[in-house]
Amino acid sequence: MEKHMAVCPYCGAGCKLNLLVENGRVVGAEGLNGVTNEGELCLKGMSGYDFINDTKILTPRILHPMIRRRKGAELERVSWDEALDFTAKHLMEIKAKYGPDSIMLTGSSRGPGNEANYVMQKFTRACVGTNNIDNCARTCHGPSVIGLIDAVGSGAMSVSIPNMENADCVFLFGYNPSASHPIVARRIVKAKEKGAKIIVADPRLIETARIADIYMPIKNGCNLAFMNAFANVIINEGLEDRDFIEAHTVGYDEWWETIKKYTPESVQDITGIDPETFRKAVRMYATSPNSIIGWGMGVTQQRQGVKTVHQIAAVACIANQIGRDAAGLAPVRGQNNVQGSCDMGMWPTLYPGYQKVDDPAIRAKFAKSWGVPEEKLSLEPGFKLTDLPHGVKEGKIHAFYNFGEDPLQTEPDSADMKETLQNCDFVISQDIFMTQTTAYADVVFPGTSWGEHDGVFSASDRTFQRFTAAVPPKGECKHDWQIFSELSTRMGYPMHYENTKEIWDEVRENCPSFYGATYEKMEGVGHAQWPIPTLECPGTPTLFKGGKFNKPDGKARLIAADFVVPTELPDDEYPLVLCTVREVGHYSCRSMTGNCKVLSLLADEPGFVNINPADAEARGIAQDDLVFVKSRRGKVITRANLNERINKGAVYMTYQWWIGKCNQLTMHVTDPLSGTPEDKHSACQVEQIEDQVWAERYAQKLYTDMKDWLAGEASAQDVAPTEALV
Ligand SMILES: Nc1nc2c(c(=O)[nH]1)N[C@H]1C(S)=C(S)[C@@H](COP(=O)(O)OP(=O)(O)OC[C@H]3O[C@@H](n4cnc5c(=O)[nH]c(N)nc54)[C@H](O)[C@@H]3O)O[C@H]1N2
Ligand SMILES: Nc1nc2c(c(=O)[nH]1)N[C@H]1C(S)=C(S)[C@@H](COP(=O)(O)OP(=O)(O)OC[C@H]3O[C@@H](n4cnc5c(=O)[nH]c(N)nc54)[C@H](O)[C@@H]3O)O[C@H]1N2
Ligand code: SF4
Ligand SMILES: [Mo]
Repeated sequence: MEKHMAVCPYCGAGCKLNLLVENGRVVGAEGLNGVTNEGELCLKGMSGYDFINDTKILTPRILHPMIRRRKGAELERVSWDEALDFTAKHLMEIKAKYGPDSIMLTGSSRGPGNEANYVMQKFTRACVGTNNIDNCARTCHGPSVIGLIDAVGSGAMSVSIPNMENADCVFLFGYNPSASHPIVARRIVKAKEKGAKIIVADPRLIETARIADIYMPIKNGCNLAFMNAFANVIINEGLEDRDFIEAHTVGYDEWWETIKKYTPESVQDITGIDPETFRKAVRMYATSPNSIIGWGMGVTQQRQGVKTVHQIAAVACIANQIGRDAAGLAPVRGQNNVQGSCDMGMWPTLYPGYQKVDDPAIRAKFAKSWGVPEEKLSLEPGFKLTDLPHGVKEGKIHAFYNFGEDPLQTEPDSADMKETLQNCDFVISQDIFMTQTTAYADVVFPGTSWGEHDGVFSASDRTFQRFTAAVPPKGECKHDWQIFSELSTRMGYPMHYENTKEIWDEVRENCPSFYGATYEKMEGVGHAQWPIPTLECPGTPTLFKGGKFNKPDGKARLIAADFVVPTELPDDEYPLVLCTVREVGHYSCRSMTGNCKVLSLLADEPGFVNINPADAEARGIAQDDLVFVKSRRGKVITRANLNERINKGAVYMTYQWWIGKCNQLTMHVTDPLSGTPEDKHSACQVEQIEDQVWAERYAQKLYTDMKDWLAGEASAQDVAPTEALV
């Protein structure tokens, strides 16, 4: 049996593992002693590898390039030459007619790795000539990146995953690690075992709430009022560090003008938390020697995501709970390489290494490195991923290049997204599976899978780690970076790389804070944590040591804003809050976990709506009944899971399910400061279905139809191109 070193392709915990290979098939995985996982794996790391083998449990892998000769025509398998020529011609025509900014691209935060993303953004900027490049961080921790850059100058975790177990107090605010990052959750359990205090504020009684010293069952959508009051108590009880505020922050007086209004009493109706418990929690956080705040989608997928992040950073600064190994900020990034997509400049305002696109000196540097005239590189910020629907409607976007994402499953308001894909003149999808988005594409490019290529991923805590190929590419799949290079060459900007190391070395040369992260350092279970500016630098586990923030004057900004209520509030017609979250066994659009034998056994369509038993009973709904959930955007069938841990008045769906698809129900309304959808809060109703026999058949039929549709689209690849076309 062969063993090949890799990094898990699911969440951002960055667990290192070996892929076990027999007769060219991946047959197992075993934990390696990586810096974040120390030999452990969760069930996805353990059992989430066999999708590589094209199990066809959910959908087939795509193994050959395909095109539609006209919008709406059948997909047709063609040679790579023809597919690339066809795509280059269409993109160049669109660019000539509508300008480079009419083409939008999105990078992949999953299997491809940093090198492929770097090459894609280089293609976007140097070849197409636009900054219209984004990635799923937009729907995710975008508000953390933006809010933290505003407040402390760096958008990443300030602490490291291994150090989380050394904190004296861990405060989880809208973050559910036991489902989302099980190996991070283990660190929190270990912290507890070592004596740390745990505080949880979440509307649901999440797993970590069970070991919490203080659990606050907050009301959905209250975050900014909650965080403002948290800051208020720190000051009013004299728990702040005046010297730190004086020496290392600016803006206190103006900040306090807003914060002084927010006593726990004044916001009790909004937060639902009694002032005494609230104050106890604040004291616990502020007076522990080293406290970490961990937050997730409960904070960011909200109307006031960025403003809440500003306030989290302010709380850490005024209490001087920042800049030490076990004290700081932990926005634990979701996808295995979403930190990497941001590192690689898959962001409409940033080049790789967080260098601003509107800075002429930075532009000059990249123009020189890439061998293009400076004017070719745009100084204008590009579109965000969530600008796609209105960009297409308003005739601003004419082509969409989708790389390793599935917006039709994962972006809000699927009906609107479907129209967007149908109305966009030219859609390219480069994936490893026939997903719903890929099924609407005019060009399908088959990339190699994780397990079939090499590269570097960035874990949530800024840790670069290498992963390697275990098996050869299947069918005609090409490495993602090769596809971009070949397309770019055909479009008049030649690119050629021999291997990922060559690309990575170019990244290092162009990004001062990554320069020391050589492939050699990342050999085996080695790693490199940025900032790592020199070859000698061992990496930087902790940011802001000594209160030095990444601002020109080295000081953090205290920024405050008033609370506003979520956009769509429950009413008589839609009386329940719809909150959309994740579950441990399945991952995002499910193309990968749904094709793994063990994981696919865990649960199946049409998924679940988790509801408090009292709310279910009031609607005549019993455990496991099929029900309809409806909102102003749509109506879906799913199964009721009655669950005491769910707060009354709210229901929770996970966004993995294709039939019980919550994004049919969510709305395309975003935080104006980040463009992040308000996935955590909209209004819905849950309806009992009288005829359960009919409902079971109906749900099964929808699922079979969906799988048949995708398999049908993929089956075009089984017909070899005719001689004339080769
Ligand atoms: N198994 C699995 N793991 C995953 C993923 C997956 O799909 N499957 N996805 C990955 C990705 S992309 C990401 S970004 C991470 C996300 O990981 P998390 O941030 O943990 O994501 P969620 O479970 O969506 O939301 C976190 C919590 O926010 C709470 N919440 C809801 N509304 C509010 C509110 O108003 N205020 C507060 N304070 N909390 C609220 C929810 O109850 C939930 O417990 O997980 C990653 N890990
Ligand atoms: N309602 C609701 N919606 C949500 C969320 C929510 O909480 N609620 N969470 C949001 C969040 S936080 C996120 S991050 C997004 C995630 O949204 P997406 O990024 O759209 O979801 P993924 O399933 O990660 O998509 C990865 C795609 O990449 C493909 N892929 C994997 N490896 C490779 C490779 O090596 N090469 C190529 N070419 N393709 C590959 C997979 O097959 C899959 O189709 O979803 C968002 N959507
Ligand atoms: S915790 Fe995340 S990275 Fe680690 S094995 Fe589980 S899914 Fe993979
Ligand atoms: Mo995410």
